[in-house]
Amino acid sequence: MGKKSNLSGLHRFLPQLEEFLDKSTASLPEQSLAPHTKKRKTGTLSLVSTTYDASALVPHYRTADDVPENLQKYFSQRKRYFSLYEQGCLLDEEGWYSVTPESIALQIADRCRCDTILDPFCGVGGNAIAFAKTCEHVIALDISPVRLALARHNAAIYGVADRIEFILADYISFANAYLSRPHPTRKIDVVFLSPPWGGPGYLSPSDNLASSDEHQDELEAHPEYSLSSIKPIHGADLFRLTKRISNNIAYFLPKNTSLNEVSALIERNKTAVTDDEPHMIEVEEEWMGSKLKALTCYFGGLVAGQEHLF
Ligand code: MGP
Repeated sequence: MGKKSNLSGLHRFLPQLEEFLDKSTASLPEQSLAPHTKKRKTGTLSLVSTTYDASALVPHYRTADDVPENLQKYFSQRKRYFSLYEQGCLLDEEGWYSVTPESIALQIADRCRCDTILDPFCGVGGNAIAFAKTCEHVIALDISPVRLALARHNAAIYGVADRIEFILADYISFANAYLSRPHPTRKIDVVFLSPPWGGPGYLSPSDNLASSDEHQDELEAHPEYSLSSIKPIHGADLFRLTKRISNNIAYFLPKNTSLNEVSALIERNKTAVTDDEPHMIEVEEEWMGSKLKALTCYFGGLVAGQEHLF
């Protein structure tokens, strides 16, 4: 039986994090040093299959009879989340309600083609697996050792585990450590932000109103999700911290997110806007059939027409 005692402690990721932060550009493969114009990946990769088994951590449900009541509606969509679900993909409870459906993850990955992408809330790996098909390097972080293991397990099923650097880390600590390092550290071209929205009840008007002013009735009829409900910190603060790492951000948000709050993310800097400053946001609605699932908000060089900012 394996030793389990270290799994829950965040200290376990520190050597890994240190190792990541200490990687200078000199130690990176040649394509990482390619000039600006070659940075965005255009082809597909040949995939290498790896074995990695995390199946002792959570059940792999095969029939609806085995699935707890609160996960039934997600289980019925399992092949939308992972088309290879039957080959053994694993999700924990948070994974079931927050994984990005595969077709949406592929669409986002196509928009985020780059050399190095950071997925700091990787969960059970739906997006990281898709990014491994369009980016040279994927850095996948999660604060949960179980979810990180599930992400690696799922990536192995898709044959892309070797293309993803899995780091057990809390993003805020990671970002602060990354930003405190003097040049050169590994350059991150794009950050995909898909943080916890506050649980599966994010659509409920009571918790997530954009404001609690006198227009209560109107808000309850058309409740808006406020960035203040994002975990682990206010979604606007999360964006500001991330912008110090890269201007190229894809922010995956609830379908009912207040667009005023989204546009305010860059309006604060309006007076400082120059031709070199990002000043447009592109909001992509992520539909599956007739259902709107989420919004992806693109910033910086990820916005159509702002590619020169990349
Ligand atoms: P949903 O609306 O909770 O579920 O989530 P469902 O069953 O797909 O919607 P319904 O209209 O059929 O009832 C929709 C999608 O949002 C999920 O598939 C996830 O991709 C994403 N999502 C949901 N949650 C609660 C989170 C979250 O906390 N964080 C992130 N990053 N994505 C989430």
